[in-house]
Parts: sequence; C-alpha cells; structure tokens
Amino acid sequence: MQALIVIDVQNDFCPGGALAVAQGDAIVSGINALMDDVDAVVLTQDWHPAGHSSFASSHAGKAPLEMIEMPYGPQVLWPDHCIQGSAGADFHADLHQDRADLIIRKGYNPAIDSYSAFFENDHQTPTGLEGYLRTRGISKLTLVGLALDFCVNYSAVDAAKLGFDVTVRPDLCRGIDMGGSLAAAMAGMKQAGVQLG
Ligand code: VGL
Ligand code: ZN
Repeated sequence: MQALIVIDVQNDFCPGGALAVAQGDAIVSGINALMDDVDAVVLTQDWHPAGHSSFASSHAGKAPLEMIEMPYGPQVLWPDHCIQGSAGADFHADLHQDRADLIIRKGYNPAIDSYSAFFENDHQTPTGLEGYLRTRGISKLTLVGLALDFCVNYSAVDAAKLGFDVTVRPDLCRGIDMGGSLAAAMAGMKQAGVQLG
C-alpha cells in the first residue's frame, strides 16, 4: 500500500503568503494528478496558535530568520504564519483537498515547532501519523509539497528512519533555501536513504 503525503500546501507558503516560498503554487496541479496513482492521500497542515514560540514576534528584539536556542535545540524564527483558522493556514484553493483520507495538523504545541509530519522538533513527541500509516498497512510513501528544505526534508528523513520506503519528488516541491539549507537538505535525505526523483 502506497500513500502520497502532501506537506503544507497552504496559502502562507505560496506567493502572497506570510512565509512565501518562490513558486510554491506551481506544484499544485502536478500534486493533484499524482493523487490518482496512490492508495491513500494524506495532507499535512501547519497549524500554529497565535504567539507560537517559532514566531520572531514572540521574542523581543528578534527578527525573522534569526536563530534561537530552544530547550530542544536550535530553532529558526519565522514570520507569523499558518495561524489556526486564518486564511493563510487554508490549503491552496486549487489543491484537491477533498481527496484526502487524512489531514494531519502539526505545530499546535505553543512551545515546540513541528517541521516533520511524524515528530515535533524535540524529535520525540509523535504526531500519530506513523500509527495511522502502519495500521492501514501502508509502507511506501511519496512526499511532495512545501518547503523542500524544511518540512518535506524533516518528514522524509523521519519516515526513512522509521523504516518506510520513501521517495521525495523534488519537481513537486519548492524550497526556502536560506544559507545553503536546500543543498544540505538534499544531502541529508540522500544519506538517510530517501529516493529523490
Ligand atoms: C515550514 C517553516 C515554518 C514548512 C513550516 O512547511 O516547511 N517552514 N513552518
Ligand atoms: Zn510553521
């Protein structure tokens, strides 16, 4: 059984959004087409409470893209984005969200960011997605979406570590690419046994 995992194809990560990824909207039609080829479609949705600890605005004197040290390790600070219930947190209007068997939300814990669809950024707190996939007998995953160097990367590496057979389709992803993050992510995914392409 094979699942398509669509990472964070939300308005705030598309052009005009609060944390826009260049050409983030260019992948939507290709993702929709891929939904026909799989047994299950899972969407992830970045879903932060206002004042989330990953927002630069929650830390006096800090600007977006600066780093801070959190109890669980270094954390990039972001502009306010994907606030629960906001238009920015909605899926891109053209994404076939009605095709989703499961929508998994992440980043709702005020104190911990969650890039990965499987674990929060403490690398310990599970989202429940692993159990969902295993109990449905799904062992093969194709990951697409936003952003390639953050949430797609963390999700793919965690999935490979958990023993899933993981493919990332870089043509159906777009990246943020800050300070070489895209090249590092590609190398890290390859190292973890993720198939790219
Ligand atoms: C993401 C930064 C902050 C992502 C989410 O979806 O890649 N990046 N929140
Ligand atoms: Zn976020």
